[in-house]
Amino acid sequence: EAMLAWQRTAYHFQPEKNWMNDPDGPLFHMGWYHLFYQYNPDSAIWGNITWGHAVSTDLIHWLYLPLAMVPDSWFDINGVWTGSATILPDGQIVILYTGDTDTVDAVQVQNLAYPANLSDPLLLDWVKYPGNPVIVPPPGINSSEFRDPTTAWFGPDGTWRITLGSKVNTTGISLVYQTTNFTSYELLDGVLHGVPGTGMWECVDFYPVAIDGSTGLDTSVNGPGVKHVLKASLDDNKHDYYAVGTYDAVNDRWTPDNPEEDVGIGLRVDYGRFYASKSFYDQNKKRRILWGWIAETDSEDDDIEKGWASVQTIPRTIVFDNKTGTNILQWPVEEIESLRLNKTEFQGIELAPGSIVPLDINGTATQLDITAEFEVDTETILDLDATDVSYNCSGAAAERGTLGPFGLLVLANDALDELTPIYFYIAKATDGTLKNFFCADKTRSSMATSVERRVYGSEVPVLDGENFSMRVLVDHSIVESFAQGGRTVITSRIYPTQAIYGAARLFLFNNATQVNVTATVNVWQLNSAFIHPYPLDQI
Ligand code: DQQ
Repeated sequence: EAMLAWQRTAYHFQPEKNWMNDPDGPLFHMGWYHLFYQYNPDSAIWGNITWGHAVSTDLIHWLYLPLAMVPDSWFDINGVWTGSATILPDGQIVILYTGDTDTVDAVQVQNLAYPANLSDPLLLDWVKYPGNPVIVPPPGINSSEFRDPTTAWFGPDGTWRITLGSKVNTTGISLVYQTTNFTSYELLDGVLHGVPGTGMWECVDFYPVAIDGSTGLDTSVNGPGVKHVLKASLDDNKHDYYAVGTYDAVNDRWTPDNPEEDVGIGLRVDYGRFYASKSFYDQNKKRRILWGWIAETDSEDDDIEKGWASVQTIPRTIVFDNKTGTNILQWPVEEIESLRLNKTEFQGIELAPGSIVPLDINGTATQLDITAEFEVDTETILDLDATDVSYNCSGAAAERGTLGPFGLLVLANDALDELTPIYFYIAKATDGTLKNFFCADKTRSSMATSVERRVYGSEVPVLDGENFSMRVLVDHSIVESFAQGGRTVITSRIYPTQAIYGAARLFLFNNATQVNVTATVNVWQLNSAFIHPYPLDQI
């Protein structure tokens, strides 16, 4: 089926055409945020990978720039793959990226690149270090499972470190290299961390977080009051997993706070369609920002027909959640609020069991920023016998439980035969404890046939005295959903065919059988963030 123009987003970053995957080397320089990305300039499917390049002053309005790097050297002739930027104390910028050397052996090496002219705010020209590669696969490592160097951090011994992902048998690992000059590197003994059974670790990310949750930290910060997050993108299941732990900077070992929730077997950065994420420290606003790649969930034929594939998430601010002490909080960067147009408020909407309430926002419901709070009568819950103990976002939103689901229906048509429920579900155990789930159901998001239909989601901590709360960004075919201030996040890539343009609606629903819910909702329509080529005559 033809996937037409309405599938494009209005304020998410995506190239004008063709294929995009991982975000690469995000950085802030001379007033501009730079985003690079894995890009195929020739086709809407993966291949011939270059670094696309775009700049923005506010992380929302982007200007496309010429390609930053293309596969033109023996050390990256089969693809300029993923990498990261480091800003050195003297302002120098270095990029380390993976080069795929050839199609047959597919040996992966790590290469150095830097701006030809650091005083160019647009960083248009990039120099590949003539001595590349700077790192080749070490003995014992499969040469085609060795990639995606991180941003470097400065160690207590006065030298730099980077880490990158690999595997040994089925254990996913993160190797650490030491350098003083970014041209020569020494592999350190052992690994930063490894987890049996998790397979190849792609796009490792490693960064400090402030334990008091107050602010983002530059990558080299360590000491009391700091924990470290380790993230890996699991090639085996295409999800991004992270854990919070402690980094021993003398021995270059990282230990998870909770070994049962280790990298790859515990928390996911996002429970929806989200992969190969990468964070950077924004020295401009002193925050850590995360990007993630939203891949398509339609068929390759559809992508070829529509001429493009993939979108990036709205960049997210990351802090440590000092209330739970177990997870990070992700939240859309504040600049997204500059797109807010008219606001409609709905106070104290009573949702009896089995009800659906339309939210009339005086306009189209395809570009929205929604905040919703749900008050649930806990007395009722506590009086009930144990119920839905095994619920885990497995059932669709049409399946009724005692204490859920309740939430929003976004990108719904009037007939309610195309819709995407974003919802909470309370499961109560025999011992009286409550488990709260946050889910997104895309089993009815599209009438198209060749698209993924499934329910995403996971548990979300809801602390004493907190209401259930969600923030949802709707953008035509992307829904980014944040529960409890960003403790659990779900990105949905959907393909509405009816709930498009003026026909898209927004509803509240409560499909629980036993519990009354009161909802308070704010809805803003969001302006488009037109993304243009940078005016060529100014380059
Ligand atoms: N994508 C890149 C690799 C990385 C993978 C190639 C993750 O460097 O491991 O396009 O999506």
